Amino acid sequence: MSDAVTTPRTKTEVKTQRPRLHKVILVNDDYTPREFVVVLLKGEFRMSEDQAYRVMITAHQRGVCVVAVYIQEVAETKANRATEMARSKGYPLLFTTEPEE
Ligand code: NFA
Repeated sequence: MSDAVTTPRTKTEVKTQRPRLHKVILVNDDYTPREFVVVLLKGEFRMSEDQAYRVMITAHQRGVCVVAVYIQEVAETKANRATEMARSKGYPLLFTTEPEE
């Protein structure tokens, strides 16, 4: 048999599906102490003092700041845990999530 007959004319491209990432967003408010926000960011999102301070002050000045990106379930769990921790101390601090473009 000749090559012309046995060589496939179409190729199947295998594409890996990567999960969409979701952003965790820190929302500013007028009541939660700055230092508490920093402590929470360090504890829940494993940030250094420096990183946590920069994220806190960015949200304070601009209204919101992206904290990190994770797969959807992790982003939602972390945002809810951090928000709950603030609630348990009586603060209105809010973390939200949204899909990355
Ligand atoms: N704006 C708060 C304050 O001045 C600090 C804060 C920063 C709260 C970021 C929430 C998010 N005490």
